[in-house]
Amino acid sequence: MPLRPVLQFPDRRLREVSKPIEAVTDEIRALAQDMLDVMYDEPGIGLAAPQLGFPVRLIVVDVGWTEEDAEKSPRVLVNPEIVDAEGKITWNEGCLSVPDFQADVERAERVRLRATDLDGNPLEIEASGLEAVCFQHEIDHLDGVLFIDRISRLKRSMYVRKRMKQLREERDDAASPTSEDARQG
Ligand code: K1U
Ligand code: ZN
Repeated sequence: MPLRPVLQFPDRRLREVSKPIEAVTDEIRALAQDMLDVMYDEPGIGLAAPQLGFPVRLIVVDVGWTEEDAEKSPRVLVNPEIVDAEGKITWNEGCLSVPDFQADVERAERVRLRATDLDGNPLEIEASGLEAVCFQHEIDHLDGVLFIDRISRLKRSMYVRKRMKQLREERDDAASPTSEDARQG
């Protein structure tokens, strides 16, 4: 099956608050597999279900796999919640739903999370550094929050203007005949 496309800013579905998962069904397990396939293909180090258009509280994270000789070691979290956070870290973040942009974001340096796994078992996870940043970024997606909401208004508005221009140009290119079409009449 082809990979599911990642929704792109300013798609309004990225702004919805996702619903808790009541039961881990085969559909949820299949969605988690689709998310992992997309994350590894893009490539990325995390993904949240609403980025594929599913407003449910499910995330996947694997921050180590892009390093040389590293094994894939995905974490799949159902209904993740941050129960404790401490310290501060600034990371230059990107997002598969916010094309062509990266910016420094300040977040907690260490977090403790509760979630369940795909068998319904409770999990408690402690994370620090990039993994903590990635969990916070993905849980933000579940609440309709993007990393560009956590940067200065000036930087955000510069990005939004650039993105709107890019989309206008893409639409104009799609609407105008190519030189090949023009030659063929
Ligand atoms: O949620 C997403 O869109 C995925 C995003 C996660 C993320 C990145 C950086 C900081 C916090 C959260 C990405 O994976 S963007 C791509 C990326 O960071 C990356 C891609 C290849 C190699 C290493 C990193
Ligand atoms: Zn993102």
